[in-house]
Amino acid sequence: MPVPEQKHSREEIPSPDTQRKLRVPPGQHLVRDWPVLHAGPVPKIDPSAWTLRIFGMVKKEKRLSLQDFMELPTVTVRSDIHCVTTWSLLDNIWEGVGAEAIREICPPLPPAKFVVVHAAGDWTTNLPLEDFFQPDVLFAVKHNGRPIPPEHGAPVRLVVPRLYFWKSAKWVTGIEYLEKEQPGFWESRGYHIHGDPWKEERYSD
Ligand SMILES: Nc1nc2c(c(=O)[nH]1)N[C@H]1C(S)=C(S)[C@@H](COP(=O)(O)O)O[C@H]1N2
Ligand SMILES: [Mo]
Repeated sequence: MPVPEQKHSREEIPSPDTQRKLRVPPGQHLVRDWPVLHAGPVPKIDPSAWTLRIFGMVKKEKRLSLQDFMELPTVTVRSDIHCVTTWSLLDNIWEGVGAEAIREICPPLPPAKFVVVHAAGDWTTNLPLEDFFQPDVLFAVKHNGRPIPPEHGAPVRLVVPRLYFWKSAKWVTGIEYLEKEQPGFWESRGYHIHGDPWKEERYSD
């Protein structure tokens, strides 16, 4: 089944980092090419079998097919990537579905304060809802006008521009709302629980 075409909003949301006078956070250096980094192999994902499960602290669990997902309202975001391994890649244009649009269709119940984003192969990452529900956070399907390639997270990857790039889960499969913070894959292997690049929240001590 071919991936259905999406209609993208033309208005570009600039992530706050892109409007700073000094764009490069402490301890980072600029790169021009986009590195590929992940644990394990690139998963084989059949777009017609892909689903996004929204679960945990919700009234009723929801499961979206790629078709359902592609029918949600879309956003275009400009962001800088800051990887904890010290490379930064400026001015990326992402198109996809905003976290705020996901909230509209299946909101977390009030006690929920955190989210765990699940990816193929049991990979996870965690973040507070206040970081997740920002206008520049999106589930992206395109990067710089082209479909996101498999090694960068196709069909759908998360982009959290204000945190280190390990929070930007590739090959997303689920969104789980929780009352208590639950460390994800890297967060339980020594990475910082939060990951703000401007505070150099790289590793937990
Ligand atoms: N599913 C999944 N997402 C992931 C990872 C991973 O191992 N699995 N690695 C993270 C890390 S550590 C980084 S730096 C970025 C790299 O994304 P890129 O390969 O598109 O540059 O993906 C993040 N998202
Ligand atoms: Mo990383």
